[in-house]
Amino acid sequence: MQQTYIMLKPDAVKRGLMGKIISRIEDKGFKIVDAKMFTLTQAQLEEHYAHLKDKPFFPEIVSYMTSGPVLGMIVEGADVIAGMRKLMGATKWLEADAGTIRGDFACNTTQNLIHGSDAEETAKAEIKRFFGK
Ligand code: IDP
Ligand code: MG
Repeated sequence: MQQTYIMLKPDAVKRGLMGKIISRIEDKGFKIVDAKMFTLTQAQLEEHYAHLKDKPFFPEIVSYMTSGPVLGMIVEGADVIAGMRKLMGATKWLEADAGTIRGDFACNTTQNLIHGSDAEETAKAEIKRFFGK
């Protein structure tokens, strides 16, 4: 069974949206097999978002992502990587369809509530990075 790394970002925790978002994941039929709350370190963040390090908005991402705890989860299911990306919606909130998590709950491109791995190799690397397995 395929696994992906999902992270409810600090805005999801602060806004009290964890329950609603988790319900959508479970209602879809995906299984949460591990979960923990923690605050990202600068080093973890720089590794996790290495592909964005040179972007002008990187400092904004760093201060946002380290502003409070996140909920990291390993989510399992058939085609769960692509399936979760579909449930999440597009990165930019204006492009995220209604009915998706970002489409329904976000109106800011940086503070877009949720992270989900984008491919099998990144899922494996992120699960290892945050859960050590
Ligand atoms: P993803 O989260 O949909 O995989 P990525 O391109 O991997 O999108 O970007 C990681 C995160 O960086 C986004 O979820 C968002 O929080 C932030 N981000 C991406 N692009 C922009 C942008 O153009 N402006 C501000 N923040 C951005
Ligand atoms: Mg990404």
